[in-house]
Amino acid sequence: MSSWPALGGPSTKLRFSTDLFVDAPAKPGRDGVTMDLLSTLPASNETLEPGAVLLRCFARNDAALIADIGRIAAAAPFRHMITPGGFAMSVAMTNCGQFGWITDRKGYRYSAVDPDSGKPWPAMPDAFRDLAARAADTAGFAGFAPDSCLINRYVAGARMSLHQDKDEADFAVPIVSVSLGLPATFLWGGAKRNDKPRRFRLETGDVVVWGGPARLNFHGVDPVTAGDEACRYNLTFRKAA
Ligand code: MD3
Ligand code: FE
Repeated sequence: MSSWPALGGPSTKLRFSTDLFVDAPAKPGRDGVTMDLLSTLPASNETLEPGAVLLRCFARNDAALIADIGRIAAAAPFRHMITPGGFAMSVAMTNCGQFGWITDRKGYRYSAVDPDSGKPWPAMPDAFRDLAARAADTAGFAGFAPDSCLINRYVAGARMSLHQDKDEADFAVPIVSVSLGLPATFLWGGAKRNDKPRRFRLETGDVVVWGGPARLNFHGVDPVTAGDEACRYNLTFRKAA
């Protein structure tokens, strides 16, 4: 989390259940003491620029969200998709909802079926949909109804280079992103690729709503550093169609 209350007492090492889904044996989740600490942290809202709102600690049920990711990945496994240029992405991806974002040699697009299985993507859990809608509402975008949730998995070293999200039908609809597990440094650029990006840290439970004029800004993620959890997940909620 972004800020810890200045409390004395026994140290409470965070251990997240992200470990469960990266080829690791089961480990215990957070203990009750840590849970209590987290639930006392204040949420905060920060407008990065008009339309882009950072909601720190907005997702308080990160362990439950990560358990949902495990169920989705059992039906539609994480995979390293291939860019149109022929490179495997360092970020592993899967999707849930009516449409999933994919890339291969033919290009970037949304697909109603998982190309690896030919089957529809797993349904979007109600908890995902509700979280995304509440976050958008809090940021001033009422009625957000995502039809797509891309799930990105970053192990240590994985990164995402500066890009725009331009594969959706209507850029007036915001995007909601939820960070889970390991922290990451987010790159927040401008309307042009050459605009110098600002960097800020995203931690587990942080939610960002990207709408308004900021919707087409360039953005990316610096290489993730190894830490107390196995990986970082990012849920990206979009209205694709
Ligand atoms: C800013 N993912 O999957 S989510 C992506 O942390 C992507 O995995 C990053 O960028 C991640 O496309 C960042 C945050 C995000 C998503 C869409 C945006 C930021 C955005 C669209 C416009 C501006
Ligand atoms: Fe993006």
